[in-house]
Amino acid sequence: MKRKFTLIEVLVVMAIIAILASLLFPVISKVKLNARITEAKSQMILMENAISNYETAYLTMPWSDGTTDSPSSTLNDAVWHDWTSADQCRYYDKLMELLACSNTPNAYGLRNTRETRFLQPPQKLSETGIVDFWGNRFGVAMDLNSDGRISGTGTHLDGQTGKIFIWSFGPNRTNEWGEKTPPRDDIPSWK
Ligand SMILES: [Ca+2]
Ligand SMILES: [Ca+2]
Repeated sequence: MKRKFTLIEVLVVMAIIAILASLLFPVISKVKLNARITEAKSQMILMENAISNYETAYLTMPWSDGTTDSPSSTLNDAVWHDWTSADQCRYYDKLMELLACSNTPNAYGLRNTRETRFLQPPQKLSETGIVDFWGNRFGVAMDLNSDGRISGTGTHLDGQTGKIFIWSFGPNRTNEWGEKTPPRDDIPSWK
C-alpha cells in the first residue's frame, strides 16, 4: 500500500523550497546585475572606439554645439550628462547619429561626409537613441581643448587623464558621480 505524505511533511518540503529560493534569489539577481554591467561596459567601449575612430578619420573630435564646424584650443571640454537640458540631449543624440553614419545633422556642426558607420546603432535609433539597459543616455565627456584631461567639472572626472569618458548612470538611473555620499552605482568606462 502506497504511503501518503502527511500535511506536515508537505509543509516541511515547501518550507525548505522557500528557504532555498530565498537564498538563491540574491545570487541570481547579482549575476543578472553583473551581466548588465558587463553589457554597459561593452557598449561604452564601442562608443569610445567610435569617437576615437571618427577623430582619426576626420582629424577632429565629433563634437558640435550647433554654432561652429570645428572645435579649437580655446573651447571648453564637452561634458554632457544633464538630461534635463534640451541642449545637452540634442548634442548627445546628434553625436550618436553622426557616429552611426548619418551625414544629415549638419545644421548642428560637424558631418560624417563619408557616411562611415563608426557605431552600430540600435534598430530604432530615432525612437530610443543610444541608451543603456536602464533606458538612460550615457554620460559623455570629450577633451576638446587637448590638454589630456576633463577639468573644472566638479565631478568624478576631475583629475582623470584621457580624451574620452563615458559612463552609465547605473540601475538607479541617477547620475551620482561627483556626489560624496553613497549609493554610487554609476558604471564608468575607465575603471
Ligand atoms: Ca581638456
Ligand atoms: Ca547611479
